[in-house]
Amino acid sequence: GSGNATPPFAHAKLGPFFQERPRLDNQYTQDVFLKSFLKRHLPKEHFHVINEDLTRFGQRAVGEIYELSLRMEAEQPRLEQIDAWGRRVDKLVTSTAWHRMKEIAAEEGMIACGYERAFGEWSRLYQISKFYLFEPSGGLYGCPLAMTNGAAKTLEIFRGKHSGVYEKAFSRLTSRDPRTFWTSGQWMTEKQGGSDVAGGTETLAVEQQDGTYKLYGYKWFSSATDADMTLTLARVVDKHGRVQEGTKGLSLFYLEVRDEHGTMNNIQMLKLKNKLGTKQLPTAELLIDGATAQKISDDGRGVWSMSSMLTITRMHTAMGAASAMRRMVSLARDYATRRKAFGKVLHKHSLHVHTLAKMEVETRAATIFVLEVARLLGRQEVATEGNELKAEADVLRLVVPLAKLYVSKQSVAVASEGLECFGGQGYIEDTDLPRILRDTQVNAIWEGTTNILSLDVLRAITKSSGSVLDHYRDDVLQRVSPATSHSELGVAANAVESAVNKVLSYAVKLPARCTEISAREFAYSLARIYMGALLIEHANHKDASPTDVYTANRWCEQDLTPLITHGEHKNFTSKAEELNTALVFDGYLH
Ligand code: UCC
Ligand code: FAD
Repeated sequence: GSGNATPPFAHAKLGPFFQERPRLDNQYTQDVFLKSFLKRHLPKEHFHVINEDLTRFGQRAVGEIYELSLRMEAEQPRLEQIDAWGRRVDKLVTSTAWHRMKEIAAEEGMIACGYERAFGEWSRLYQISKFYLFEPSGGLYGCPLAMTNGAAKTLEIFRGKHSGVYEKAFSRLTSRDPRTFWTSGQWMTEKQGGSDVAGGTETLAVEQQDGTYKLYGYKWFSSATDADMTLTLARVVDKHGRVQEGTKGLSLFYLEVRDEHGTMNNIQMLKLKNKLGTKQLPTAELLIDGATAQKISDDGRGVWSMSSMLTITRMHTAMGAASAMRRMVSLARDYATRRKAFGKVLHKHSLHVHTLAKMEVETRAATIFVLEVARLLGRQEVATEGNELKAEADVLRLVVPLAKLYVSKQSVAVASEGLECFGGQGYIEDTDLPRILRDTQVNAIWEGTTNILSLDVLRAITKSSGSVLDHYRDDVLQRVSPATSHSELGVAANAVESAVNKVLSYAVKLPARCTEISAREFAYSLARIYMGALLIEHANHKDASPTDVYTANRWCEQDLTPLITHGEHKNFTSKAEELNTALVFDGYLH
């Protein structure tokens, strides 16, 4: 029959309302803080050139580079161990976007600019500023680049000491030509210990007649397994077949991962790690089964030689963590202009803006810390004989682990708070927001955990025969003293002065047996004080803005010396050690 049949299938009605996504504009031009730091420090002629490059690059980072990183997240690396015909091939398959990232890194001179030193002592500051823009869009390609930067630094130090290696590899690591550019790995971690490298390294090195070595071992974490070369640690087997245990048995080796035909250098990729985040990044377990390598350190100086690499990669880790905070805040502030609740856009809710302001203060403190580390490093690298900047070298040795350990923790907290700024959307994977939290969580772990770096802070102090803390105090006071009589910064400057005296008198009075238990809070205090000093100095500059002053004050109103008081604090005593153990293992049965 006929009639007005209602169609059985109708379009689902989605309703007229759609949520707006947060937008990202040029991350350099929108970052007044980064720009003001550069303007303050760089000579005019350098600022002009660098400003232009970063303005261009800030756009490329949120455009082409960010798009590539989304593809890298969607097309995650996988390992094909055996081919269709049964041959062991260990083929690492990565996205074409991952390969493109390598080309872009070369074209942009991401590594090269740190070594060409076209901007003299400001070259590192330029490099790290550029990485700061790259990192949150770079889908973890910043990891191989960090290690490449560290390897270049190490080879530069060993220039002339070991024939061939520097000449061959350094020019590739610092190349601007995608066809010749190499990346490097950093293989330190083994199954028995990533913190305790000296206790955990089983890899053996057997000398060959031609002076090269064959390496045998199992590397438990190797990120960016597609690297062209790597620096790694192993124990040299002597002519009696013996090895030396501990740090004194470890030497540093250079090896190329593949030959010119792409065949692996007797290295097997056993598996790719299944990780919480950094999913774009191939991290593998490797079996080294007779790989040809060259020893580049003196015997037994492996850890010490690797520390120049650690300095660079730790600076990168801190920078990556700070840049993740910046990205989260950029997105959250944009979203606050789009999303409405209770009849007004979020940025009209004072409590929401208060929350964002706290995140901005944390981000600025982290950023200025990282930029200053890079500035100090750049100065060391051009220091000449007779003009060695020794006090600054001591300060740099101290602030690298401080920045790495403190900023990584800040970043996890800010990224987490940032997700909440988007409400439920912050928890939804295909907004690409949760990835920021997952990816930044690793910064607290790799390149040394928070505790290991807190102990490294103690190492920096004890190895320096006492001068490091004096130089640190002088540095802090020099930055804040001019502000103590400033009408708006005086309170903050005095707070930093008294905090630095408090923490140093604490360090002197603490019995040696208790330094370990307090190492983390001690490091946190040194970090917070230093960040306060940098923010005050920045806010006291003639071109400073009212927000610079406000940032410094907000930072310095917090407890700058958490848990540290004059003399022996009750939480850092032998009694506290016993109570901690009792508390942690309360009710625990083996
Ligand atoms: O995680 C890794 C890569 C991940 C991907 C990287 C991407 C990063 C960028 C991302 C951007 C988003 S690679 C694995 C990283 N592993 C670590 O960081 C290891 C953590 N553990 C430590 O740092 C430990 O403290 C050790 C391994 C250094 C401890 O070893 P030892 O052998 O017990 O330490 P010693 O005996 O105290 O140190 C041996 C020598 C000493 O010098 P001498 O012999 O002259 O007295 C130390 O002063 O090395 C010196 N030394 C240092 N020097 C040790 N650490 C340092 C240092 N940090 N700076 C200068
Ligand atoms: P452990 O040393 O077992 O530490 C466990 C816990 O014990 C930590 O909380 C630590 O702080 C604590 N602890 C240990 N010793 C002390 C102490 N003395 N005092 C107080 N607390 C202590 N490594 C590489 O070499 N190359 C790579 O490319 C690489 N890539 C990585 C990629 C990812 C995604 C991850 C997660 C790790 C990677 N690592 C890499 C390894 C990384 O550097 C180590 O995992 C890290 O250094 C910690 O070592 P571990 O895992 O052995 O932890």
